[in-house]
Amino acid sequence: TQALAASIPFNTTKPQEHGLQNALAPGEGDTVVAPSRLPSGSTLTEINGNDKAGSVAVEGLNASIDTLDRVRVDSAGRPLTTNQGTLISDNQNSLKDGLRGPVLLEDFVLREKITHFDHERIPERIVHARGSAAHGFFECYDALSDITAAAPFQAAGKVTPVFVRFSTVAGERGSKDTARDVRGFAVKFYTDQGNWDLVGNNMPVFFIQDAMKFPDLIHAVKPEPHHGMPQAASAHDTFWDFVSLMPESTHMLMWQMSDRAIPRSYRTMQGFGVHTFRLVNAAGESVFCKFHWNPTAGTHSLVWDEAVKISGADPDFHRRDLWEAIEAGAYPEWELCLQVFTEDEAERFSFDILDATKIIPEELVPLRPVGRMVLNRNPDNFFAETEQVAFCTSNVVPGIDFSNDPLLAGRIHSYVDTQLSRLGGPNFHELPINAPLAQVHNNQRDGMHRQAIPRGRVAYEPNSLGGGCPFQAGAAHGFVSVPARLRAREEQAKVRGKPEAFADHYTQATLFYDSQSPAEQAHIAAAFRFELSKVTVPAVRERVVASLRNASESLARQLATELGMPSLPDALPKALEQPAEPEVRLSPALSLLARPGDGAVTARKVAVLVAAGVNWAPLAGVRDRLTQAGAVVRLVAPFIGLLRSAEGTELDAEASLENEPGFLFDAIVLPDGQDGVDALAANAHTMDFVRDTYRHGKPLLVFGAGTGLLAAAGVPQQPGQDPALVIVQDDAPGAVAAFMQALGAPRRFERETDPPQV
Ligand code: HDD
Repeated sequence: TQALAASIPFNTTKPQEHGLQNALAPGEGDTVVAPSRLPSGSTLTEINGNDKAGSVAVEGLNASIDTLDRVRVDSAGRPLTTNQGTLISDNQNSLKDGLRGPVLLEDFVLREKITHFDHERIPERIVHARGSAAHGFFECYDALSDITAAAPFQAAGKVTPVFVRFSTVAGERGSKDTARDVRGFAVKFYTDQGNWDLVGNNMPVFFIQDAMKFPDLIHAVKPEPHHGMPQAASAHDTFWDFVSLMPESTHMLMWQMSDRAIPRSYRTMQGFGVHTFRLVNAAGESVFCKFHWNPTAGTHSLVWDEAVKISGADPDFHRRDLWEAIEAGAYPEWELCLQVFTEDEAERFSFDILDATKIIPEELVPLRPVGRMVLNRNPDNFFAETEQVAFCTSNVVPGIDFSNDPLLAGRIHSYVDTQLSRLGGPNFHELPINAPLAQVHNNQRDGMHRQAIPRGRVAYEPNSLGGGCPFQAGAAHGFVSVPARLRAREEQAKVRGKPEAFADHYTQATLFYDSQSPAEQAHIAAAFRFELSKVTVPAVRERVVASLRNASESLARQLATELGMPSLPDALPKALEQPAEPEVRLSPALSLLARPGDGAVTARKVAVLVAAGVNWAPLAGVRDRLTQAGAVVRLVAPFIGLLRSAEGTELDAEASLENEPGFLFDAIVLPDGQDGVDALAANAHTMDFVRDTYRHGKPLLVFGAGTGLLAAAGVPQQPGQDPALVIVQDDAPGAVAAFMQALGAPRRFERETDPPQV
């Protein structure tokens, strides 16, 4: 048995941990050095060691996440053991006193299994509970050492491993992906100078200006405490009651009611650091900075009707999309851009850069692209990685520093604090997904679940008995906070208050709304109408409209009418009657349409509708071209399984009209062949399929008799007027190209009417 146990260790990396490949324990009297966590120098072979490599970065500039590799367990070919490594002979029957006798207390195999199971759950995140994550890398374009000493930006082509978690905010862990909500966009950089967490959102502003109000905001948006409803939704009384009394949230409300709150996928949304941060160079000189992540695939969103339907048919819509794209080698990619500005410039802006409810328009401070981030590996285990990852805004490295933003100050406290209870103690930084690549040496000791085994008798500093180690790194190497600027004497008193410019609650709400395309404005109005029509207290609805009058009179009027208000409520008194003149009154960059992406159809999902008797030849051509371009094509029929085309080809339908409805796809292809079309037309699911695709502004490619399905679904056919409705009578050249162009482009919002006609 001993020989067997020696050849089959429970944790396959155990021998390496002891420094020996083929033994379970060090030899008598041996002292074995633990494996180094230092960068191994073999970065790219490890990060991109597979043929899905997405990087062209120079080899050898950083390490992979070997902290994870050390603890991977692969049970292929291994027998079952207890947690103590004892082989289990029978995992099906408890130990009994005779076949029909009582179960014995001594059954440690049963008790260990059930005890562990009883404790499998941990508290979910208080906010951002539902999320999905992936591994990847950040690659720096050019050295930025003139403005920051931060490790990821020190050399052109330098690669830093990252782990990125996307999330919704309000819903519980098991809620749906397509709720109308802000999305979290949290990036952990495993730099060779320690971990840097950039914990952002997909919107560049926030609801409140001071962390003091965060618990109130979250209590208001979470399900109402008396009955626990609604789940993952802001469309209820308490949320709108709170924000209507909090005019500083108006700008964020515009973003939250916009299409940004219902992204098409995580791959197609922007990310923002939100706060103003500082960059600091080796000489200690500092500039201010805002962080932006721009997706290569462009910014694309769902429409509300679609988001609602998807949440029923596939609550994991975004999780699935991220997972499948990475598995297919269609790696999501973002460009990191900085807005860099000096303190003097900041003082001249019409708004306060410490106010998280304000953006810095790109027209005022342009974006500077500095690198790209590629997500190229799915986690091995959802719990160990995605659930246990702990982002902390306090995790910064030399070269990055905070501003005085009061919202950020509260966050610096909150994240570490919440992990202490969520992950059960002060050693959560040792969990493999959280452990830095840089070495950790300090005198922090003990606590629940300690992993490291610190050696020696010294756990204090200064010391002489340990040779003075670990020693202070000094200002030249260690983290040094930027000395706060001297403030005017009268400001130095302790005070609970905020600067005057914080009280301008409306100028940028107007800027955002006015900068949207007409379709986006219509969506914002419809979202306000939807949410407020779920509010049961008329006074709350009126207060929202009264506040919105200060941001957009036309929007407020429209809402008053569509919410059946007897008259337009008086505008809410403004906190600041004469705000400073804004530098920018229109910012085209704020429209989602400003970033349509590279037009590629990579990872877009196309449904080809088939039934017995369709003409397969033209469909086969379309499928091949789409697949070659990286799109995902699925044959959808009344039932899954085999069917015969008009030519007699055997087709295998992978999905049915019932189990993968039209709104789960980015486009559809309708077939020719009268028998097949008749079979599809006899099924009302087909009509829903066609109508939803059309109504949601997505491309349709229609062959010959397939036009009958359009007519039956009530879809208007106006040749030439709708580039995303491509009708092919006889194999017209260019039709497929036109369809693919529409597939890579933004939605056809021109089709929309309010209320919908189709
Ligand atoms: Fe927060 C989680 C983003 C304000 C307190 N926040 C959390 C996550 C993201 C953000 C992306 C999820 C991280 C993950 O995937 O694990 N939060 C933001 C942004 C904010 C913001 C962009 C404003 C600019 N947050 C904010 C404030 C506070 C918190 C003002 C408290 C004072 N946030 C938390 C938290 C969470 C959290 C309670 C819950 C779970 C966690 O931290 O790890 O500490």
